Amino acid sequence: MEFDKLQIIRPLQEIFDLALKKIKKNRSIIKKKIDKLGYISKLKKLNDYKIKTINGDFKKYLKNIVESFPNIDQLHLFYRELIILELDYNKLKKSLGAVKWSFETIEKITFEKLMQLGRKKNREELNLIFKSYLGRINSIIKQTKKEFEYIEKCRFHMKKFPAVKTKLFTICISGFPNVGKSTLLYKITKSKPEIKNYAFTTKKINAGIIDSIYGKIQFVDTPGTLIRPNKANKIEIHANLALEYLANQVLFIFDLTESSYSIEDQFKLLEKNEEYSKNITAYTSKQDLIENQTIEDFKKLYKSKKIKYKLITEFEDLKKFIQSNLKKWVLDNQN
Ligand SMILES: Nc1nc2c(ncn2[C@@H]2O[C@H](COP(=O)(O)OP(=O)(O)OP(=O)(O)O)[C@@H](O)[C@H]2O)c(=O)[nH]1
Ligand SMILES: [Mg+2]
Repeated sequence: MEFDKLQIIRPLQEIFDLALKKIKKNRSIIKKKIDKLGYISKLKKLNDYKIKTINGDFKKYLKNIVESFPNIDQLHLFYRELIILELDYNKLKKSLGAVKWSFETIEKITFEKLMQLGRKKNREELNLIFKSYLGRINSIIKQTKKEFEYIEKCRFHMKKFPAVKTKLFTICISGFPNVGKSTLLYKITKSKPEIKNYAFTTKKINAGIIDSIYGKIQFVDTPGTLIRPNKANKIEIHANLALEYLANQVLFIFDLTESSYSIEDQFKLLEKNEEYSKNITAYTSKQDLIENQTIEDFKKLYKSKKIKYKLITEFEDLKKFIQSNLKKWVLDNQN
């Protein structure tokens, strides 16, 4: 879902003011067009034009919001959970309901007033219809002001939500900060995440896609996850949500250089990852920096812990592993 493409939600008052400005600007043109009509017919036509212009502008604007803003109940669980965590889900839902309500109500009032316009025969009555139309519109604007403001607040927040493809088979790359997750994402998918020699480089969830003859699969780089569920920061919460709701599989990265975290701590994090009940594959990064003996010792240690997950220690083997499973993953996801 591309939340950054959602249009800015402007206050209804702004749409109203613009419509009134347009009416004022076009007044003399319209008057010229109806110049030959009798006084009452002229008045009817003029009011008809004003009401239809206001309704037309609101309709275009509100329809666009109703159609382009996602139905939050139908969003993927990953995004729904993000909204629940970071915004007021029910308030947003109610506010979106208010947009629909204002759209329908303005349509209804417009229809009513146009019908009345056809029936009235004198100047006072005709002018009164337009006046009461403006009054009703004004009250809708006032009534829904807070709701429009809240949707815009949510849109502004949601545009920073991770742009992931929720329908693709997804492998989350997990592991401590600085272990080489983003580097691996780049190596596998050629996407361009930020890579730096310090922890917590990745401030948001990055995604990359492998496009094969069987279809696409997605890799998601989950920013450095620490084992501190009660103190998790926003990035870590996003990462945990991705592991819980997006991941079909997890690629867990061990950094044997132990530059930031000890091997034992990394085993503890692997255990934490098990809680998400996803199929895990372990992979050792930074092989160029590690002695062969270190890798061999690690393999023995891994085996001694009786871990049931596959361990891959070479990038070429990881590539083969991905290639040989692509078809299965894509097909599994379609079923
Ligand atoms: N020599 C070598 N350096 C690597 C390798 N993989 C990662 N690095 C380096 O390790 C550092 C961290 O890499 P990142 O890919 O940013 O690590 P990360 O796990 O995404 O880190 P966070 O985003 O902070 O969680 C960078 O300086 C990388 O260049 C590798 O295979 N070999
Ligand atoms: Mg990173």
